[in-house]
Amino acid sequence: MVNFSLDGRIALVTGAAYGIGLAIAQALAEAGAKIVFNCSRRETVERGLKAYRELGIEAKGYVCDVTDEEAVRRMVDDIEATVGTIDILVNNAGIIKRIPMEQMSVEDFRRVVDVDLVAPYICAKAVIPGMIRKGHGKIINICSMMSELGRETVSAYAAAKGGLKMLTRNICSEYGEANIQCNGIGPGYIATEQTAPLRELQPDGSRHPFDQFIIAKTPAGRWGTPEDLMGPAVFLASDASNFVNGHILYVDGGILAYIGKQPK
Ligand code: NAP
Ligand code: GCO
Repeated sequence: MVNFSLDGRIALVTGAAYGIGLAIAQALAEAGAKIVFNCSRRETVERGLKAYRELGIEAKGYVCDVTDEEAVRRMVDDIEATVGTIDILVNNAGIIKRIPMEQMSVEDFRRVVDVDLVAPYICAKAVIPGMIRKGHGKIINICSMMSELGRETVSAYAAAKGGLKMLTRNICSEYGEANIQCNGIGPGYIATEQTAPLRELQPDGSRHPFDQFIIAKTPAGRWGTPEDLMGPAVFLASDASNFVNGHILYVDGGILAYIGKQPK
């Protein structure tokens, strides 16, 4: 029988206080997993703990910046000692800086690459030894449309998310033999705080031009919601996907399949 159950599994979802991370963690919890999450700031962790309480989910939250290898190692050691060895890692924490490339500082570019690409490597590196000891593991990297496409102002983000796609394939290549599956989820344009500036109403009350552009670009004719990512995450975290490895599952309402609306 197909097995989507996560009973007894321990999941670390980074940056899961709200938005996509919270929805994914909620889905994993509903499928039976124990949830641990982290954010870099205390106030965000508190916000997450409140959200989990309201959902009736018992979650453990850590203040931990995923770019800090020592801090990540300490967090993973503490999870192993107090909760158990991690079965599922979701590399969700991410940032974006929308700045034209010629105006962007190298420091800003490096910070985006650090959070969106180097940190998933740091977190995967920290959990893989435990997964090897356990004989199984699932790593899910939250990629992006920008793992495939470019656009103005997001050079660092696209470079990082494109790199994350290849890190996904490389973890699969290196650890498939250890029964670790590493896949990516590539969300389309999802209505969260990260994309709120792209959906702000104009002073005359009309929709933001980018908002209209995305709706026209998406065969589904709408922005995605964090809930749209729940089923794909449970699939990739469960035994139902044990022979799926190194794959990026785009959850984009069809954007990548579509040439775009023809002009009238
Ligand atoms: P978001 O606003 O990007 O939330 C990010 C979360 O990550 C927050 O909880 C934040 O908490 C945490 N975080 C940021 N930097 C961190 C760090 N250095 N260490 C630890 N935690 C950190 O929310 P989102 O839109 O739900 O995005 C989640 C992921 O999906 C990101 O990787 C994003 O790139 C990706 N994504 C989003 C979309 C979209 O349309 N929204 C589409 C495709 C992919 P702190 O600020 O406290 O650290
Ligand atoms: C942007 C957006 C995107 C999305 C997402 C698309 O400015 O183009 O923020 O990059 O958040 O990652 O999949």
